[in-house]
Amino acid sequence: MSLFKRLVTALRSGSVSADEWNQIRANLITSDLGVKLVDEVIEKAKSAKPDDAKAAITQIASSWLSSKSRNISKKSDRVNTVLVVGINGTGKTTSVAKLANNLKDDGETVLLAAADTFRAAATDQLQTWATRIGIQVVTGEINSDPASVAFSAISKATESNINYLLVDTAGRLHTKKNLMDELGKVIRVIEKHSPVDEILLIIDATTGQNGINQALTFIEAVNITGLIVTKLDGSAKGGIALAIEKLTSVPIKFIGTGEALSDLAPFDPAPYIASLFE
Ligand SMILES: Nc1nc2c(ncn2[C@@H]2O[C@H](COP(=O)(O)OP(=O)(O)O)[C@@H](O)[C@H]2O)c(=O)[nH]1
Ligand SMILES: [Mg+2]
Repeated sequence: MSLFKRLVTALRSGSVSADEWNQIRANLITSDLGVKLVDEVIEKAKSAKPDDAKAAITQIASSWLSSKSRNISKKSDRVNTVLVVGINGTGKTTSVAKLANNLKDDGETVLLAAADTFRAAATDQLQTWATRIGIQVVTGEINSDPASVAFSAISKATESNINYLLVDTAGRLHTKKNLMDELGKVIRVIEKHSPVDEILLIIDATTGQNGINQALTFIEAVNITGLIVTKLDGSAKGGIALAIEKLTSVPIKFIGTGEALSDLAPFDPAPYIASLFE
């Protein structure tokens, strides 16, 4: 039974037992919104009339959304540079490929930069995607400076009048200082040529509450302009992304729903919020 149905049934019965509220709460906890937001939802539900419960819950969750734009940069007179950041395994490289594929389908020219030079497999993985999509990728030697890959890539992108440069970055579990140093250098080098327009942070829906700490670390280090929530095709509901958006006002821009190139879509709040309470 969906949570909404369960709630309406409980509220219609006139008196909802503490046990039933606990079960509803436990059910809500699996959305990964976090305990604090779940309790706000419960408070709202407790005071709602049965027929208004769904609307009341949807309304409170919607009020947590950021009012910032969810579109990505689209400058027509220069390269739009997009950095993709996040910890290892969240889906950075896959999301870069998916985004590139979507942009190409929209008629944009796209160049990739494999700035995760710490793992040979990362460059190979991006190269394989690029070949499949039919676009080029700038790579560097294993363990070479990621900033030098970024430098070559932005040079090439500006010379060739490319519309989008997408930069895949390394995701080692950094200390805050290393993160600053490494990403900061990549950004500075690019910005000698052309502005960095977007820094998209990947949040893995299966990460749970730890996603908050990840987000805060990256947001402190660099100017994150949007979130991509990956792995929403699994059992995780990904409420963590809404919790991050509420806390930081960084908007969710895309969702990933699988491993294929076509599995990336612009974030649509209404079905996402509905799915949190299913
Ligand atoms: N099911 C699912 N798997 C994904 C999604 N995005 C990425 N992955 C998988 O997650 C794993 C790690 O992805 P990868 O892009 O290499 O992560 P990175 O280390 O951050 O670059 C790979 O097996 C991807 O196929 C998604 O939206 N759904
Ligand atoms: Mg990667």
